[in-house]
Amino acid sequence: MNETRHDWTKEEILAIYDKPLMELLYDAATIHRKHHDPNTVQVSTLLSIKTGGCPEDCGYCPQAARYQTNIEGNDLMSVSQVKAQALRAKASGSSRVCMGAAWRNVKDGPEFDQVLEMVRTINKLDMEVCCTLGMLTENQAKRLAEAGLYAYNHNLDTSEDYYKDVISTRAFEDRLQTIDNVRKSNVTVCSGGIIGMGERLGDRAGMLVALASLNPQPESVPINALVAVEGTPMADMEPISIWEMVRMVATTRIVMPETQVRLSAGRTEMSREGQAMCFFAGANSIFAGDKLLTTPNPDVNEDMAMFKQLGLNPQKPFIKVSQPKTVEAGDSQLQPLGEKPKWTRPGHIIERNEAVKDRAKVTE
Ligand code: SAM
Ligand code: DTB
Ligand code: SF4
Repeated sequence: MNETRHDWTKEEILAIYDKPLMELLYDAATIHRKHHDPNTVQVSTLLSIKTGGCPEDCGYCPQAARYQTNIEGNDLMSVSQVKAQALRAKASGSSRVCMGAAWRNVKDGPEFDQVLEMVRTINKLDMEVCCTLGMLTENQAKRLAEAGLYAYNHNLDTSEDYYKDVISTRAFEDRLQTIDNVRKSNVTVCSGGIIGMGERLGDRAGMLVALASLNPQPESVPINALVAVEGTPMADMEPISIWEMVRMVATTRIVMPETQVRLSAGRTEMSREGQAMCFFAGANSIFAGDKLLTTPNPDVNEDMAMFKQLGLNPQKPFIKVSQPKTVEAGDSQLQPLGEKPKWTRPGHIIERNEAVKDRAKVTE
């Protein structure tokens, strides 16, 4: 039976979030095991290719030009800088590079052409490429797809109700429009949010309603804990507790069984035990590298030591089957390419939109 539902109500989601913890953990872990290998965690490396000076007013963000934060702004990185960083990430066990730019939206022109070249370059390294560049048109999404983009990150961040309290320079509806543009391009969708911004539990549930009602649901959902940065309007927010993070991860797993749930910002404040509980509750991806975009993240050696202790394995990247030289086994299973790009992990053939369904099989 297909467990994926798109009609969750806020009340149903709140009832899950509020379950006795042991029941919540058991339910989430049971669903997790049906759809994913519980010992495999995808590792993604963030790269801030253009830092600071953003015209938007997102209340959580140290990169908004209007807040006096202590970050070092940078122009767009060069393709060779990006390639060097991607190679370093690959050597440390990462299968995906996520390039972030402090832009409100993508503008056609030389800078976008440079980003397209970055996408092509990382793609040739047999790594999954993700971008998060702000709002996109359908045509820009298609151009990114042609360059080999695997995923586009565009977070809903919070519920539709709370959104206007966090950001005034764009609307929740704008976010949904970009996600729709990405979907039409056949790039996979990465969309999640932040907890700890002063939202109510109902807003956390509301955000999950919005994400789960997308059809198809996002292939990955980052759950960030607010990093309260001095100079932003949210500098004095109380940190969330590990129990809130575990409950949010578990609830996300239950309402989006097939998605990759990514433990994102906030891991520096979490113990190894806390993170282990999140993996048990269904988190199966992390951002690795000693920096997120502008704020600290655990050291990659520390993360690899945690993986070893917990018996977790980093997931292999999806690669396009048009690069068969990198397929180690099962070449005879190669199928003719249809109109949509097909992606595989070594030894397996997967049509990209089928990727999540087949992921558990792939990692066996
Ligand atoms: N400018 C693009 C956009 O807003 O979509 C891409 C970059 S933006 C920094 C990407 C995401 O980072 C945001 O949507 C938000 O979820 C997350 N983020 C930014 N600042 C954060 C913070 N202080 N704590 C946690 N997450 C944060
Ligand atoms: C996401 O959900 N979290 C990442 C990534 N997508 C782009 C960004 C976290 C940023 C945390 C604050 C900073 O380092 O600037
Ligand atoms: Fe700009 Fe993105 Fe930060 Fe908002 S979250 S201020 S859009 S970089």
